[in-house]
Amino acid sequence: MLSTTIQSANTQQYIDLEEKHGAHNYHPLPVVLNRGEGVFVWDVDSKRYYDFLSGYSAVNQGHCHPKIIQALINQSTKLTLTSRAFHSDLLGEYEKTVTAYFGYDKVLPMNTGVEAVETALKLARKWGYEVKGITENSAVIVVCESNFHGRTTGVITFSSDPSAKNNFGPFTPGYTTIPYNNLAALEKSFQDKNVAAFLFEPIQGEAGVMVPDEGYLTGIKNLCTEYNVLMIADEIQTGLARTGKMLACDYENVRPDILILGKALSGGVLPVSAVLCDDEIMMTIKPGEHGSTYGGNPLACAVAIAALQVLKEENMVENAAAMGELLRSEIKKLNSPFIELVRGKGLLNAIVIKHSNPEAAWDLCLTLKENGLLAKPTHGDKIRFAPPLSITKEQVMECVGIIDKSLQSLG
Ligand code: IF1
Repeated sequence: MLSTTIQSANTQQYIDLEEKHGAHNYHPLPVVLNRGEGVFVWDVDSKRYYDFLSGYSAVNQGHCHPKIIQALINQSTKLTLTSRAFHSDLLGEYEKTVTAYFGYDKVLPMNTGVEAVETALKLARKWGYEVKGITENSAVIVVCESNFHGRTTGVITFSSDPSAKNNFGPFTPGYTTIPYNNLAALEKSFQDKNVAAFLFEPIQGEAGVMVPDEGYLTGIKNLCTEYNVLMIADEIQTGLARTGKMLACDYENVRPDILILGKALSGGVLPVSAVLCDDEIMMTIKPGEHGSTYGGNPLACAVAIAALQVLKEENMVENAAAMGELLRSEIKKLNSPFIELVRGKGLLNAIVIKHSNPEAAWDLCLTLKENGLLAKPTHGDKIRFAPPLSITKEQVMECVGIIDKSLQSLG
């Protein structure tokens, strides 16, 4: 049982500070990091690790990418925030860049992922009343079981994870929950004429990298078109080259009505999120009806432009696809009795641990840490393997060696 390991005094003193002065809303691995570069992070004892979590897919471009950091530094010496009470010389340029990049009429810039999800829900409702003609305050949005879309009280309303919503009520009406990866259930839910939209993840990250059947995305699009329901893709975790396509929806060449981005939109440098859609939806929000203090700030615009450029300049879509194939095939070759399955697309992967010890996934992560690789369990028996998209073949092979060595210790 490795549930506790002895930390260096240096590490422990940092952990003690957090324990004493910070909220206990996480249970981190006992490692204290103070440097990141590319696929690597270092702890306060100068030990190097492969980062196999990538800030939950916010650091797709690699830690402290020089081009993104340079954009941050340059803009930080000029102008960081104007608020939207005034224009800036970067917002229009960023909006032109990101809408052309993904092929939408307009973007509404926000900060965190959940803010972008809330924004998309408000747009969908507004469109439902003012374009589809749903009776006011009757709009319904369909969501999936085992979803993860963020932590505001509005969004946890439709979480199916008790730990995410227990004792945070009362919640918001207007949601119908259906099974993921089930088109029959989706069509059944669309019999309700008050349905304005369907919010989904193309791959459910937090649920343990649940990849839906081939054709699911196409089926969603067809049903949304047939029933005049907005298709809202939450690509906050799956987007921006993570799954081996620029968007996970690209696997079936499906264009969501509303596209939600976050995390790697800034390459892990500062919170930047975005909602993209066409004018029929976006123009339902009029001046003064939605916003945020930092949304679209010039610093975020400069960083996001650089983060988007890096993905293409460094062929991260292609690399994520190739390295993901390699990682999954090499892990399968290990034939470990402790790995029930490996699943994922691109470099969004998870292994499911099979072991009598319920703490096995946690213990394996502690051993992986000792062997120089950082990963974290999700929902007990699954471990997400999601390194930065700049990882090389040699580095993947070294990491498979670390995983193999660590599995031997499970016993
Ligand atoms: C935590 C999970 C991942 C997301 C999707 C919206 C958001 C997220 C698909 C909200 C955020 C983060 C949040 C963080 C851990 C992490 C997470 F484990 F919580 F579920 F990645 F899987 N849509 N996911 O994945 O974006 O407001 O956080 O910027 O809350 O513990 P955010």
